[in-house]
Amino acid sequence: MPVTRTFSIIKPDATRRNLTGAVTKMLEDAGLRVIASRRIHMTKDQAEGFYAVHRERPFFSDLVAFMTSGPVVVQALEGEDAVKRNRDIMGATNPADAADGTIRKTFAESIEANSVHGSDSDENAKIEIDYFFKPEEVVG
Ligand code: IDP
Ligand code: MG
Repeated sequence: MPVTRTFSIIKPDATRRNLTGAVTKMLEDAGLRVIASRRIHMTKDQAEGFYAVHRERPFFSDLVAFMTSGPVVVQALEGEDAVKRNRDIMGATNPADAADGTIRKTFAESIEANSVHGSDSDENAKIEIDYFFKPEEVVG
């Protein structure tokens, strides 16, 4: 499997409960390496731009409000088949559907406050990493 990159966000429900380390440990134990990390409080503009693909979805404005409700940790991750590896350890969007041992099954509060974001393709991973990090901030 080639080593690739993906983009992760530890969401406000997780930072509020002091789970940054616990979530990151699950990512690392799954074979992912944190190659960039920053704690930020997203602006409304940043969150709307990041989730622009979901603009027409009924939950869009709630999602933007949630993602700007507290600090998040944005991360670039590297590992073999990183996008799929991260999606596997994250678990299903709705924690009620997530498999045992996944981050969302372990920590998520709801389908919205589901603790983590992960890119869904290599193409989007690059777009999302570039949205939050300058090239020199990503150190593999
Ligand atoms: P994903 O995060 O598993 O890739 P997406 O469908 O890309 O799921 O949705 C982005 C985010 O929007 C989810 O992680 C979750 O926070 C929120 N979301 C998705 N579906 C719903 C919903 O039906 N109600 C409320 N929030 C939702
Ligand atoms: Mg998604």
